[in-house]
Amino acid sequence: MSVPTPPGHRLETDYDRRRLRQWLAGEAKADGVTRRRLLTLLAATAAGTALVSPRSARAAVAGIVKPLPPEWFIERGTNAETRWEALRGTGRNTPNEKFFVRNHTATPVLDADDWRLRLWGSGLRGTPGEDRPVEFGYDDLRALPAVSRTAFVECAGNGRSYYTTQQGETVTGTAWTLGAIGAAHWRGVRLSDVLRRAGLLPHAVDVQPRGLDAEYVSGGESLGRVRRPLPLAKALDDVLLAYEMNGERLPYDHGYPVRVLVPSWVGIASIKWVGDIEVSAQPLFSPWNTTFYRLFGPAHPEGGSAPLTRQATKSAFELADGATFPAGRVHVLHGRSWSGAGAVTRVDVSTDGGANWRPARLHDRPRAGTWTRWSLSWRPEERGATDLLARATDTSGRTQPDVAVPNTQGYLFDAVVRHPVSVV
Ligand SMILES: Nc1nc2c(c(=O)[nH]1)N[C@H]1C(S)=C(S)[C@@H](COP(=O)(O)O)O[C@H]1N2
Ligand SMILES: [Mo]
Repeated sequence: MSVPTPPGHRLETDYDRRRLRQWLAGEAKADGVTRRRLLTLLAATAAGTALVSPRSARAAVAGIVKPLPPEWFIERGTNAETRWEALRGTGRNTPNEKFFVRNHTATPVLDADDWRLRLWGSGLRGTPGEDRPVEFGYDDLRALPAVSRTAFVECAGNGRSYYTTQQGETVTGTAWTLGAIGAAHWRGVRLSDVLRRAGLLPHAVDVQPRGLDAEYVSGGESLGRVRRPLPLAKALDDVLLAYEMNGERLPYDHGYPVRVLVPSWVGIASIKWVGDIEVSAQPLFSPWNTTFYRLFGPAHPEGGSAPLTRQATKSAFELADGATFPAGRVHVLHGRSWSGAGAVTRVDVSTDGGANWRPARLHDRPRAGTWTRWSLSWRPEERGATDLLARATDTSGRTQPDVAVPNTQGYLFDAVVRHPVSVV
C-alpha cells in the first residue's frame, strides 16, 4: 500500500484551504475580509480542487477539513468511511487522521475563544427568566475536573449496505460497509458536572444538545440544526463533553472545540460542535428521535420502535474486500469486534464460508464501550474464492446472528458479514 503524502505538501489548493481555515480559527489575519466571504472561499477551493485534479477530488469531500487519502477513506456524500485495511497495524484506538467522519452538512471551523456553551430550559434553576440560561466558555470547561474515557463512536447505519448485499433488502441512507466506526481516548468534563453547576432541577427528564453546524435540509425542508434528546439518566451516567481526542485538541471534523460523547450509544447521540443544551422538565422530540433513529418496518411496532440507544454487536477483518492470499502458506488474519451491550469476550472465525469455525485469539482485555482486537492463523490450500466470517459474543450474552432483522432505514446491522477473499 502506498504511503499518503503528508497533508499540506500536496497541492497549492490544499495550502489555500489551510490558510483560510487558519484565519477562520483565528490563527491568521485577514483584515477587511468578512468571515462569510472566507467561508464561501473555503467552499469554493474545496469545489475547485475537484476541477483541478481528480486525485485530490477523491481526497476532499467538500465540507470535511482533514485530508482524506483514498488509501484510508471511501467518500460517501458529505461523509468519509474508514477503510478497514487502513486500521491494520494501528493500535487499539483509531488515529484521528483515520477516524471516519459523518457530517449532515459540513464541518464548521469554530474558534474556541468565541465559543460559548449555553444551557437553558425548564429543567434548570439557572438564571431567572423563561429560558434560565447559564453559559460556560471553553476555559470554564477546561477549569472543571477532567476525566478520560476510551469509547467508540459508531454510526447507527454502519454495515447498512449488507442489508442489501447479503439479505436483498431495500433500505434508505448512506451505504456504509463496516467503516463508520472509530475508537478513541477522549478527555473532557462530565456532562453531569456541568448540569449540576448549571442548577439541574430534580424534575428534569431530558437534555438536548444541539450542534453549531448548518441546518440540515432534507426533501426541501429544513429540520433545523442537528439535535437529539438524551434521557437524563444516561446524561448523568457516563456522558462527556469532550475537548480532546487521543491526546490532541479535538479535530475540527470531530467537533472542535467541544463535542458530546455518549459511550456505547448510536453515533447521532454524540453531538459535535455543541453550542447549547436544552434541559427540560418535559420529554423532548426532534427529527433525530422520531423520523430517524427508530426501527420501522414489518418486524417493528407501528409508528416505529423506541428511539435507538445502544449499538449492535459487530465484527470486521482488517482487510480489503477481495484481498488475495497465496495458497500453501500461513497467514495471520486480524480483526476487531465490538458491542454496545458489553465487552466482546469471544470471537469465532470461519475461513470456509461458514462451514467450520475456530475461536480467534483475543489481543485485548475485553472492555465495554470499545472493541477487542483478535487474530487467527490460516493456511489456505485450495485456490479460488472463499468468504471469511467472524462472529462475536459479548458479556451480555449477545452473539451475532446469521441474519439481521431488517428495518427500512437500515440501522443496527448485526449479522455476521461475509468478507470475500481469494486464494491464489
Ligand atoms: N453537530 C453534529 N453532530 C453530529 C453529527 C452532525 O452531522 N452534526 N453527526 C452525528 C452522527 S450521525 C455520527 S455517526 C457521529 C459521527 O462522529 P464523527 O464524525 O466524529 O466520526 O457524529 C454525530 N454528531
Ligand atoms: Mo450516524
